[in-house]
Order: sequence, then structure tokens, then C-alpha cells
Amino acid sequence: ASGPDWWKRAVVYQIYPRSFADSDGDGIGDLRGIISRLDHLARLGVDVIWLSPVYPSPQDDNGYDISDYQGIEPVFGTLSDFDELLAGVHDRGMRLVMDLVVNHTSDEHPWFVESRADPAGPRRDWYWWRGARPGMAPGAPGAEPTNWASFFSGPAWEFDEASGEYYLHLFSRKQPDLNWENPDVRQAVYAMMRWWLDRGVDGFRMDVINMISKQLPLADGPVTHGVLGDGSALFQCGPRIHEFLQEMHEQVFAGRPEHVLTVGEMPGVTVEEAVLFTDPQRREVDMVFQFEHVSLDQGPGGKWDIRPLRLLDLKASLGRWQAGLAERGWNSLYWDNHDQPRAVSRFGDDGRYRTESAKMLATVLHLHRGTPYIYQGEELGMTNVPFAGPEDFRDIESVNYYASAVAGGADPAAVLAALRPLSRDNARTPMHWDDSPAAGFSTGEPWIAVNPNYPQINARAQVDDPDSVFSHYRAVIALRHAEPAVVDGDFTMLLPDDPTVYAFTRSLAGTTLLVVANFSGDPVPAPVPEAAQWAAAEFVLGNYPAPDPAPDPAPPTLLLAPWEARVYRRV
Ligand code: ISL
Repeated sequence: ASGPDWWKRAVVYQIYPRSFADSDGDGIGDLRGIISRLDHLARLGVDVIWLSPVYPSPQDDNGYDISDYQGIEPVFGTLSDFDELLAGVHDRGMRLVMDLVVNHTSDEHPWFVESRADPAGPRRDWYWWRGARPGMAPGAPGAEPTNWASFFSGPAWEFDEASGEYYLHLFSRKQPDLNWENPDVRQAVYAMMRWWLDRGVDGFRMDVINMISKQLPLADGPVTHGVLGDGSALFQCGPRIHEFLQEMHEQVFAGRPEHVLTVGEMPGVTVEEAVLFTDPQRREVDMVFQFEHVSLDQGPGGKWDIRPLRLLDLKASLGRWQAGLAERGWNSLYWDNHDQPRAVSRFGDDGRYRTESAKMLATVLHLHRGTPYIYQGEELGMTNVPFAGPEDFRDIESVNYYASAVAGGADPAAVLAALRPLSRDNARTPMHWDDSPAAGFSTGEPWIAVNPNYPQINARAQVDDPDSVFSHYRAVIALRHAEPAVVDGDFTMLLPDDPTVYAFTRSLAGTTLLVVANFSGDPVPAPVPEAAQWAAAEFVLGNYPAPDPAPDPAPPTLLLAPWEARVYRRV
């Protein structure tokens, strides 16, 4: 993909470096491991690699706690390894996007060390320091400046004995929030971003970037977690968020010789806000990661209150995002990432129809309008993990949630049952390269146990098999590169009230694509409207042996097999 709009035609592949490939046998993935596997990605045909954080970090949140923005974590390698990786990516005609984590730093970042050490110094105001709630003793239970809960359990404020004040951390206590109200903070971040662009990187995925503007003065949110509250309405898409992103655009991206790809991760963002963030005329970001479709299987109790996903809700949600960003703005498309369960386990069937449903999910997602993201292992149909007990988890969110729920009196078996399908660790076990011990990920002992199904599900078994999930991903990516209607065509949802069939068309300049998919393990008829129009259509691809000759799809003859997906084209 080249030209000014290359990011619209691109497919992005996310690497979680800790779990991708380990070159030195310490059990932790690294940059030289990634270098050794670049041909896998070139073969798949992706255009862009997004690298989760590789900066120096105490690894409290696997690198999302950064202690130096302009270096490489020694466990992952060196800056010269990084330069070699970047060159290897560029040599293969791909691009590299860095994770930008600037809502917070590590508490071990020199900025925070200084901020904490010197309450009268210039860096104090780089973070959010506040005294105890009026009338309460500093450090006393419930004396936190606001009632906000942290995303990783417990209060979002940590008491600092030395100064008698608290600092804000929306995530772990080792991830203090930066104060973006301070112009020096913003200038320091922009300078760091320019440094990476000058080094040759092609873009940024911006971690929780819609949380950088907090509503002032800081205030309590509605009580949701026992005594703690939900402050998200006060810190998500806050009053200065558009101003900050426009300033960043002007100071970092404007005037660059090549378009810089930008995607803002934005929990809680609405379609209406996303139009503003992604309207090119407003010069903010190219696209956002929205969370609506990955929240539909959550009940009123939040993330750990799982309920069955209804296809009607999924279609209504994704359809609304397609329509909402049709005229202005652009969508990102994803089923999973390093924070989410595995796609095939959550939206498909990771048992009997694993292969079929993984291919169906790829077809449906990649045929939507927007830029698709593939998370490492998704192209193999990797599944969730059968975690046996609490000791199997490594993720700070899962570990803290287990400890705090059990301490609060919850039944440990029930907590485990909630963690198993949803824990972020489902996505973080090592990549399956082959069927040798540790799945070919490492010659040592991996930092987190390998999913036991790696002998059946691995890259070596799939890359040369034309019927594999991998080969299907290749075909879907190749279709996007060859067929302009996949990139630019109008999107029209069909059969919105059908509880099992996901169907839509994409149209551009006289070409129309029809996508029909069965989200169930039973055969179903797909009553496509105006079926006569499709009688002579060309069968483009599917996840079952190609019908030969292509059957007349007029009802009632278009019968979909379990988890079947088909794409037709007519001109
Ligand atoms: O998975 C979540 C907790 O339920 C999400 O809320 C997640 O924390 C949120 O999507 C923000 O994620 C990003 O920032 C976090 C980091 O832990 C995640 O890995 C990252 O993707 C803090 O930096």
C-alpha cells in the first residue's frame, strides 16, 4: 500500500513482543525473535506491524508502564536491534507503528521520581498530586481526593507518606497519570514522538489517548464498586481532548514527507465523538479503537459479568459504526488484541468448527469498511487457554481482580470462572510456531505457560496448507489489495433482524460485493433480498470447498453450512 491514503488500504498486524518469539532462550520474546519471523508476516501479506511497547519498563503491566520513552527494554534488545528490525520491515515493503503510552508513565520514570521527590520543584505539576479529602486525615481509609476506582482494582489514588499527598493512577499504582494540562508535559511528549519519526517509524497506536484530558476540578463519580466510584465520564473524552490531539497533529505530524498512521485507543468512545476524532479536516487521528462490540457480552456488572453475545446486538453495533463513519471519518476493525479474549473463542466456535469459524470471522471483519487489525496468532485460529487455577495468570488486571474479589468475600471458584473466558492472559500465551516443546517460541521456559493445543494449532502446520486458517487470512488480505470495493465501497447491512446470518454488501463504481455468513453451528438459509440479482454473480471466496458451478444463490437455495461465509461479486 502506498500513496497518501495508504493507511486506508493497509492491513495491520499486532505483535505483543513478550509472547511472539524468543531468540535467546530466557523465556521472553524479543526484537531479534521478531526479526527472525518477519518472513511469516510478509507471507501473510500484511502492510503494517504495530509493536506493543518495547521501551525500558519495570514490566508491571508488561511494558505499558514506561520508564524511558527513548530506549529499548534490555530484555527485548537494544536500539541497534530496533533499527535492524525497522530496516527488515521496510525492506519487505511493510511499515512499523509504535505503541505510544502517554496517559501515564512508570513510577520509575525519572520525571515521576523527580515529581515525587520534590513537591516544590518544577516536575511536581507533571503528575496529578492532590491532598486528602477535606476534613479527613491524609492516608486514612476513604480519604482519597476522589472516589475513582482504578481499572486494575482498588482506588485510583496512591498515598505518598513523604509529602502527605496522593497521586492519580487510573491503572496500576506503578502507572501514575501525566498532567496534560501542563504545557511542558505536552512539549516533552511531542519531542519524543518526533525523535521516533526521525528514526524512521511510520506511526503510533495511542494507548488510552482519550483519557489525557480530565474534567476540572477533579470530582467524585457515581458509586459502582462498593465504596469506590466510576470516574470515566470525567476523564474519558474530557474537555480539552480535541485541542490536545490537534496540537499534537500540528506539532508532530503536519509537514512530514509521508503520512503518519495514527490510531487512538479510546475506551467508551461514541460514534458521534469518533466522527470528530477521525474527520481528516480536523487533523486529529486517522482512526480510533472503539470498544462497543467487545462490550456486548458484558452484563451490568461490567467486564467480569459475562453474558451470551447476541448476533443481533453485534450487527446493530458494527452496522451503526459503519454508517456513522461513512461520510466523515474512518473505522478501525478488530475482533481481538492483547487485552481481549481470542476471537475464535469469543465470537466463533473453538471446538468442532474452529477452522471454519476462524475463517468466517476473518471474512466478515475484513470485508467491512475500515482498516483491519490482526492480533498475533489470530491468523492461525489460536484459542483461549484452559487456565487451571489462579497461579496460571500473569496479567496484573487478572491477578489483582482475583485477589480483591476473593478478599471481598467472593467464591474463588466463581471468580476463576469469570476470569477464564475473559482474562487478558488468553491472548498473551506464546505464539505457536511449530509442535516442538514450547511451540517453537523459546528454547527455555516461557514466562507464561504455552496453550496445550499448540501441537494441533501452529504456523508450521498451516503456512503451506491451502485449506488452513492462515491461507484464508492470506486470501482475504489479498482480496483487499486487489479489489477497490473492499477499501472504498459503500457498506449496506442486509437482514438486520436475522439472528444467525450476518450479511452485507459493499458497492463501488458498478461493482458490488455480497458477504453472507452463518454465525452458528447449524445449517441455515440466508434469505438474501433481491436474490435474482445475484443469480449470475461470481463466487469470490469462502471457507468451504468452492461450489462448482457456483450455485444459484436465489432463495431458498442459498443454504449456509455451519459457520460458512461466502463472498460474491457482480459488476
Ligand atoms: O482490558 C481492559 C481492562 O478491562 C481495558 O480496560 C484496558 O485496560 C483498556 O483497554 C486500556 O488498555 C490499554 O492501556 C492499559 C494497558 O494495560 C492495556 O494493555 C492497553 O492496551 C494501560 O496502559
